[in-house]
Amino acid sequence: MLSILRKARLKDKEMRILMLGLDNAGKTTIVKRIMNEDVNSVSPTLGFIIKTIDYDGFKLNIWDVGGQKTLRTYWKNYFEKTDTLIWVVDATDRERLEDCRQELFGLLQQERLMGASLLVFKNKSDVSSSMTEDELRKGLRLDDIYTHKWKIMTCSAITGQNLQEGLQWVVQDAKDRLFLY
Ligand SMILES: Nc1nc2c(ncn2[C@@H]2O[C@H](COP(=O)(O)OP(=O)(O)O)[C@@H](O)[C@H]2O)c(=O)[nH]1
Ligand SMILES: [Mg+2]
Repeated sequence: MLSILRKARLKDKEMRILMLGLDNAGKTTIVKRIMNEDVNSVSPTLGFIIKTIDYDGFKLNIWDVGGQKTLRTYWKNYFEKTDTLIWVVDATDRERLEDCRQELFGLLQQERLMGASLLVFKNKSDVSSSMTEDELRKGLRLDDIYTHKWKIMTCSAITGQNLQEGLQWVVQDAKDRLFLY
């Protein structure tokens, strides 16, 4: 049933994208950068923000949900009908890498996220001491993920590096799925 609804919306070229990650990962800054808004005035997200972006003929509804520990139990309220999960990681935060991995793997076990693809944004890559893609892939054990189609991308919300490319991957993935139906 869910997958039928998903197909219908994809045919309408409308997608629901859930942007999650630990607090301070840079989710809100990424959304602001994509929307060409001022990225210097970002404050912690307490609830959620929905932004709609038109990209390559698709209407992308991006849900930016707060990531503080106390808010994580509410994430499940946003799972329904998600086409793509964008998991944003602060590549400078080696200390919380295991916490980050556990939260991600917990999400991937959720039944209501089963049909969603996963884009891992390795954010803050403008910082020279940040983790490499290889380091993050291993730290998050991405190669152990077989339940979801996934992709890791190096990005920076500050310089804008790879943000458009990330959206391009999301849209291309939707197109591939449409083609399969
Ligand atoms: N250097 C650097 N700082 C970033 C980047 N993205 C976000 N930040 C900073 O990280 C902090 C948290 O960003 P925010 O978007 O509020 O994170 P959120 O909690 O995931 O929404 C802010 O001080 C941002 O300016 C990035 O790509 N590079
Ligand atoms: Mg935020």
